[in-house]
Amino acid sequence: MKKSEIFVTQPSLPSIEDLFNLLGKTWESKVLTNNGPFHYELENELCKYLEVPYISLVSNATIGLVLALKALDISGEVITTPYSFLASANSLLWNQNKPVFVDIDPYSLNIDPKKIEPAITKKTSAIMPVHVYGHPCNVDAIDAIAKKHNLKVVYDAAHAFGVKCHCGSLLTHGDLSVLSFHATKVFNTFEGGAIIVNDEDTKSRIDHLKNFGLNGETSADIIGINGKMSEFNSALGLLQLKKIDTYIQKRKNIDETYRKYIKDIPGINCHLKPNSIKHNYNYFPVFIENTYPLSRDQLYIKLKKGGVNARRYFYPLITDFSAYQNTEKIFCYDIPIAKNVAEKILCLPIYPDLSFEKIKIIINILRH
Ligand code: T4K
Repeated sequence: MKKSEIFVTQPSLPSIEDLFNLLGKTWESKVLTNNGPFHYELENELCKYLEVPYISLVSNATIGLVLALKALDISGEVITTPYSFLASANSLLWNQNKPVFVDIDPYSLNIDPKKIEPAITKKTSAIMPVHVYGHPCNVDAIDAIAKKHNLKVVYDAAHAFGVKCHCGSLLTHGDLSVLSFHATKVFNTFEGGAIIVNDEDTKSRIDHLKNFGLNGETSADIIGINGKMSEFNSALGLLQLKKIDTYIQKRKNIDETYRKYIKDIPGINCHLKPNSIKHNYNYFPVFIENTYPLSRDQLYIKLKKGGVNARRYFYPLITDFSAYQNTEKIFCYDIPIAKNVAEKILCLPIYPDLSFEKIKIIINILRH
């Protein structure tokens, strides 16, 4: 990593002094994990900030997805999208579920609800949509399909921290939503995540599952796992939460700057202008069209040579990784739209401290 390089993202951090001060309490109490005071406080503060009823913090979103599926007793086939990070479908396979991939909507890049119903079989037990880049899925259509066919809905909301839709928090749709607090996300706790649930019983079940299934010192009635968030990550989260609105506002300004300059570059189109009531600007995806003088991959290399590390999220599609080839454990319908998008997508750098000078460097490379 050269210092002058520009990365697709750079984590925002609170001041180290504030963190030291807060961690002083942990050094005194020696409570490092297992539902300590910061863990409890962060769950409460996040419920208020996100306007959701219940939260269970977890060590990362991937474990969060695995736990969520377990908590809902999902078995058999789960309809999902190939246009996501590996974690979405991997969590299904870790739970012995069969991912059934259907195509995406060309505008939102999220699972196309019209493709869900024809893929439902007797073995289908759930739908796992992903709010890609934080843009809301068509939650009303998905909720209606789930209700009609008695299916569970587990939203992979790794990108959707703080996003609001027409009816309030996007995270209260479906049975569960799973957030990521990874270093590359809008709200980071180094590593971490959270499961948003709408009822107390499901939260208790998740809390139980994420602590080995233990009930007290000498009994465990279910097979759990260790999915707990530590006091360090929770304390960091409390400090990050104080600054989150500033982080998001700075990202919004960068999003607007990019759109202003990119609209005059033939062959590059910006992805959807956020249409949610509150967006988080975690990513800045653009499409490199056939009319652009370079292919997407040629431009990716050109940017790299200029010190700019754009990323091709989500290329390859999950279904194109070798681990997903020649296996009976998955099923994939025709996915021409996802295939097409994966060939032309490029995520440009976006993070609160990305300066105007750096944006100009990026735009200049795109122009020439
Ligand atoms: N569902 C979806 C839809 C997801 O996108 C993800 C994760 C998950 C579920 C699972 O969430 P977690 O289990 O991670 O909570 C990254 C992230 O590791 C991953 O969290 C993320 N999605 C995925 C889209 O991207 P990489 O391999 O591309 O990250 P990496 O290490 O290349 O980092 C990108 C850039 O960020 C670096 O070039 C520099 C910068 N960076 C990164 C890290 C880790 C820093 O400046 N500091 C850092 O500490 O996967």
